[in-house]
Amino acid sequence: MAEIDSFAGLSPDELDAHWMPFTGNRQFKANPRLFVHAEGMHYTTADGRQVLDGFSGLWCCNAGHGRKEIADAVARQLVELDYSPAFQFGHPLSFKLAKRLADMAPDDLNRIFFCNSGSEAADTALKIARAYWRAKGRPEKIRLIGRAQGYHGVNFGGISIGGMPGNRKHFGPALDVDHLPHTLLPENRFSRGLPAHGGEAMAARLLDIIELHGAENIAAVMIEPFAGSAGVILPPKGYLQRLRELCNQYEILLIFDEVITGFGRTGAAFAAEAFGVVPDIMTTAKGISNGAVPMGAVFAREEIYNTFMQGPEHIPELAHGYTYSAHPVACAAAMATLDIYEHEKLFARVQSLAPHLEEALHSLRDCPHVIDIRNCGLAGAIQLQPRAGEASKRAMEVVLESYRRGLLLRWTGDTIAVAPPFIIDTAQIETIAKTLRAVLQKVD
Ligand code: PXG
Ligand code: PLP
Repeated sequence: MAEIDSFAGLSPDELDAHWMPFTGNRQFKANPRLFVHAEGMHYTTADGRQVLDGFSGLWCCNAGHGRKEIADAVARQLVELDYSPAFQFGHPLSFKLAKRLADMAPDDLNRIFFCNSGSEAADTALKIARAYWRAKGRPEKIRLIGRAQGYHGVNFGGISIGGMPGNRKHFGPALDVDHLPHTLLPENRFSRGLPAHGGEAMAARLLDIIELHGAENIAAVMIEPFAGSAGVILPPKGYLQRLRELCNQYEILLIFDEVITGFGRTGAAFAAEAFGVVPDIMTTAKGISNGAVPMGAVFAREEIYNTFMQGPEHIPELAHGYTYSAHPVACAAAMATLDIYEHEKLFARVQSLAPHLEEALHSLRDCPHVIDIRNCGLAGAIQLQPRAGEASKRAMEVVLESYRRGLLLRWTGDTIAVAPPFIIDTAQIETIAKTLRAVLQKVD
């Protein structure tokens, strides 16, 4: 049998060349965590271990790994039409995919702009919002409102509207954005599903911002229906409804970033549907193509699209787009992904598994250091008391020890996040809880 090589044959030189994203490069390269294979619910590490995927890669492999249907569709597409110019020319698959997405989306979120990631989707949505008001003859409506603890990717628009200071502070002046407060309230600790308290009051904080700037200067409010990256911060009941009412009343566009919540995570196709509140623009990525090929998509209401359709017909109505917008291979991967979601009824499966994940996570309430547990659909978070003077280290150690024991999770600050692929079974949900219990009892 071949000797196990935990460096997967990589030389120190090769490890150095790749500047890894959002990673402690020196810590990683001293002790790399390398995956060499993935299938179903499991990764295989370079040292030959099976690791249960409790995080869908990074919230993206909703249908599990190694899906042959997607691989076949991608392979066929590469041979048939590898690339087609994104501007001024087209290919049939992008139109078919857009129609299919429009049919899945609530209300008239029927006009789809393609990009390649959640970050691009966020910046695209913000640009559409500003250009929309300008096209309507209201060019002063440019101010953008985000929310504390929000994550909208890493481009300049996204870090501006995002509410994670650590992602912005190194990079100099950002866009001038105001932020709503986040909705993580002490009275809602250990809520199961959507918390009961504070919804209306937290949404009404938008009125303070409106008073400051005047609604006539505000283009859009952008939030995640639930904040994923910050550790599954859920909207209290009534919160999104009240925000929607205020945005209607003051003529402010409401943008939902559904990069994480989209494509089934809540048990519906989109959180907009699960929570019963429809935005004017919706951004998606990740699960749209099961993580197999990068893709993002921005959904806009018909009225927004129609507002742009003026002026000379040969002039692009929106001066925006990416070389790889609606890339044929990404479209093929997305079509095959949507087929899997549909044929395997995976969103309904999320609904039926969600109570099991809820039980499993909340069973950890008595474990050391646990100060809050949150869950929604197939997403959950366990928040730990930070170690004095060492923010986020305890959660990091829990995740690294879980990985050693064959379970992939994610830490963000002192919160451990769980978001398994929808093909997980109840026994594997139990495994997540058992592993976490053992690890929480071990880590000091
Ligand atoms: N919006 C939201 C709501 C996201 O969660 C992005 C935009 C950016 O997408 P891209 O594809 O540009 O990364 C995201 C990404 C985590 C984690 O640990 C979350 C994300 C990415 C990586 C890790 O929760 N979210
Ligand atoms: N930089 C240069 C020099 C380019 O020519 C282009 C696109 O043509 C870009 C950046 C943008 O690349 P993309 O369209 O892949 O976002």
